[in-house]
Amino acid sequence: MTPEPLEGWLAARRSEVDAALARLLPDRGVPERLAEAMRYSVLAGGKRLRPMLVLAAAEAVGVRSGLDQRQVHTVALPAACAIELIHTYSLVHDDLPAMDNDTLRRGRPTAHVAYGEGTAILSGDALLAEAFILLARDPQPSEVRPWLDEPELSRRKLQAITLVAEAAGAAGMVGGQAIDLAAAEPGAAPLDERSLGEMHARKTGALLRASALVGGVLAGGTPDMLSAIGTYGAQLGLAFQIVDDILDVEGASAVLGKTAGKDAAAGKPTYPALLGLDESRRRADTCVGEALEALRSAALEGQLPAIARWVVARTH
Ligand code: GRG
Repeated sequence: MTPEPLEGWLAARRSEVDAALARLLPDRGVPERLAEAMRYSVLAGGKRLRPMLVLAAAEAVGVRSGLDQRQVHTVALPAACAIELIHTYSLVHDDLPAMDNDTLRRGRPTAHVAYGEGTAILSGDALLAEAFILLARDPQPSEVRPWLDEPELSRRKLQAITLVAEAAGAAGMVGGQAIDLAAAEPGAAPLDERSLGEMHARKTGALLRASALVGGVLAGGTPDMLSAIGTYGAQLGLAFQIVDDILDVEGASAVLGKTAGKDAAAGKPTYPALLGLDESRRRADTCVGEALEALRSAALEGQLPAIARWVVARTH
């Protein structure tokens, strides 16, 4: 079956995710300024790429495992939101003076500019913890009865929690950030293409890959489907990063909603600096080709192919 056009699908899923995020972010029982800072960063918008990957993978697998659209969203929407909370925490911390020292994010002053460093750090910490509350708690067994039994729901949730924790943790995103920080130390050896790829695979690739995988796991994907989704996610992650580097060279801050040209100005290694713009574009296209091939091999359809194409065609 031909999937609906990506634009309409994205718009509908984004408003679902935005509404769920607004509903799920804690307000009662949380100090007011902390709750406000958490909402400020999460509800500032953003592409919501990671939640879109969770939902698209869950839909693609759900078609195969006999779930209807409502059932797919019941199992996958909380995880889609949880991963967006983790992504937002990483942006808040990355923007801090001790890291990237940035002042513009998602078209607004960064969290530490708006709320001060202490509250920004705490809001990131709280978003990370909140994400795991969501992953462990929702959906509850009563929401998925009778079409998914409680032991199977618990098994899938535990697998999802493990995947997200590994992707976000010391061997994943935090480890990638540590490699990035070390490479920026005075006198550090410049990263070559292989180490740059490894740094990005951890820093941004791991959470993108985990997003797609978690959607597949929660919707009941088989090992073959999950293996294909893992390859898709890893290739999409690399393509995303190459395009991010290209946009940092070519983009305008107003369109990107963050400071453009920063990596090049800081002398950071980027794909365009190492390979040139044309070869960087070719590499991004090759990654997308491999991502699509992985999906074909497992007969997974829906919006995943269109999302991969969108990642390389995007302008912000
Ligand atoms: C601080 C532990 C810790 C990790 C930070 C992801 C990350 C690691 C830093 C982000 C730095 C950065 C700007 C990397 C480039 C790629 C990237 C992740 C861009 C931001 O993601 P988008 O484009 O943002 O999906 P939106 O705002 O659309 O959600």
